Amino acid sequence: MTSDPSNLQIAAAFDELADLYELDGAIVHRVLAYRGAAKAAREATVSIAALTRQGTVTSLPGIGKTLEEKIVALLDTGEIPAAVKLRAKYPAGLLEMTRLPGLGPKRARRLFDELGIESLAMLRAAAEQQKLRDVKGFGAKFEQSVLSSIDAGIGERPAQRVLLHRALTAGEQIVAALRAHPAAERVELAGSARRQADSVKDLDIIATASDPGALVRALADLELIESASAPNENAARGRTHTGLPVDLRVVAPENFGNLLQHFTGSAAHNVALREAAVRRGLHVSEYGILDDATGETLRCATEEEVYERLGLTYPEPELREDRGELAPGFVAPRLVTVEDLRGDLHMHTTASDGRNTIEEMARAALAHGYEYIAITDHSATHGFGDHVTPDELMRQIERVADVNERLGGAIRVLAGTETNILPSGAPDYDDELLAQLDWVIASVHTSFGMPAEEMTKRMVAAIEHPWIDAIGHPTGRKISSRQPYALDVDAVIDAAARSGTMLEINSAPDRRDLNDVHARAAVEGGVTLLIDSDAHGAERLEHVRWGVATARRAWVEPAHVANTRPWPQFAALRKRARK
Ligand code: DGT
Ligand code: CA
Ligand code: CA
Ligand code: ZN
Repeated sequence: MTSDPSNLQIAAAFDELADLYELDGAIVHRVLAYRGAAKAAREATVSIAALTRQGTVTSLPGIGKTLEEKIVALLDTGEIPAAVKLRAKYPAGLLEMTRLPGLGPKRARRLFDELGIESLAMLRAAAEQQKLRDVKGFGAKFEQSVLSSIDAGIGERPAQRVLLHRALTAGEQIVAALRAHPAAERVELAGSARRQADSVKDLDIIATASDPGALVRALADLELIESASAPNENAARGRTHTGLPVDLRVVAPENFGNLLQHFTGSAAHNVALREAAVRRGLHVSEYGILDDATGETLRCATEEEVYERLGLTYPEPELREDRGELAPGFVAPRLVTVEDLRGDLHMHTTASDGRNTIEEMARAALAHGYEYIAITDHSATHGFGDHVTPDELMRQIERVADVNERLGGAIRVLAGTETNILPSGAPDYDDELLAQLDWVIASVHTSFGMPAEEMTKRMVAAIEHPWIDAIGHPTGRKISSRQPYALDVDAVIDAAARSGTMLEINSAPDRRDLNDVHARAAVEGGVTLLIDSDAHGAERLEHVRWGVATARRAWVEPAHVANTRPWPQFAALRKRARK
């Protein structure tokens, strides 16, 4: 073999094997074992091939002895024998078919067995001739969706964007490692990662160095980097073991501000910046600011200088989306920080699907320096897994009281709930029970698919409920996997402002819901926001970082956020304090 397979190639091999076993009707545990191994390979930050050669690959979660043998075979021969055997049994086109939405291996196998379909081309022909509807479990609608999926080129998978928290975990370690290199002077992350965007296509790093070539070559040697190449003395392009591309540019110190500004973007911000500059007779590029009148190019060592020279107020990177940060009269907001938060009002314990007890969560929150927290386990109709019955919720109130006593007032723990909003808009506990709690957050966890008008009515009814203090993850989006509910967000904002109901920015890194645009509209509409971790384990309290990032992108200041307030002021914002 020429070189070792990358983690993504190993993951793809396991995914293929899982697909093949599923086509073959293998027991579900075997299929899941290979899917788990593919996931472990995709998420590993160090080289799986290197770990395998060291004999330590079984230390990774989901990789045992059997899987180790398969990886060794892959390294030694370029193939996993089981996959070779199964591939001979099933045509390659059948695997491509399994990637279409609505057609997993089981259903693809049925089309193969009953109609002999073994490729995307045959599938398309059968859909056009309306033959698929003859097979049990397939209908006219499926024929339609098959044709549109094939037309959209699904089957060849598009490049994936990575959630910010994953990109920054890698990005911050790479930056730290480069800074530690003797040739490094300044090293900064730019691009969407610096702007704290929802997701990231690639990492952009700008540096200055005493020996640029040495720093550029150092990228390839980092443990996090799978491979890198340096097209010249000043730039390198590599990728991490998780497949995230990394661009490193080493620039002259007197130009550092221009390049950092340029590569921080966003593209929309840069376009607007250039237009604003042209009106002043200046031309901005990554190399400097050209003055039409004198023909001189001004080079800026800092970003602040770039904005100052253009007569603009410096906008924090999170604001650089061309959403008013370059407008005349822009005043830089004092953006909220993680340190401004005094409490966290949404977290789960072992009473529902959390991993820690009330006391463990409280002690972890105390270590965070919080003054108050709310325990908000899932309610009776929560769709998946564990939940809290009304009786159990009464016991939960007592347990919270016990913990408050044991902690002697060091932190205030509120007895709360994350009640499910039923399709009618009512919470799924009685008002009498809700009245006995200190805090009620309400969220939609079921019946996502309602039409916008009904979903909006449902949400507004919840917002107007006399015991509901806040709405959790108000639009239900998951950044890389789920669209928001069909919802009139403006109507939700109006109702929340009118009734004094808080709207949450949920900080789970795949949610960040409300998003930046909606959170800003909420503040402008007079809504008080809440930034919560929604932690399902003590170590996840840290997730507020991602909610704060979204808040900053929404121009949010501490005064706009309920849980930046000291307890007496926060307490007074709850509906129960106004009765
Ligand atoms: P992404 O897609 O998550 O990587 O987002 P960015 O913003 O990091 O985009 P990227 O990596 O393609 O480019 C980094 C920055 O370089 C971008 O934010 C602004 C600047 N840039 C890239 N292409 C253009 C362009 O066509 N025009 C201008 N004015 N700036 C650009
Ligand atoms: Ca980028
Ligand atoms: Ca880039
Ligand atoms: Zn929750």
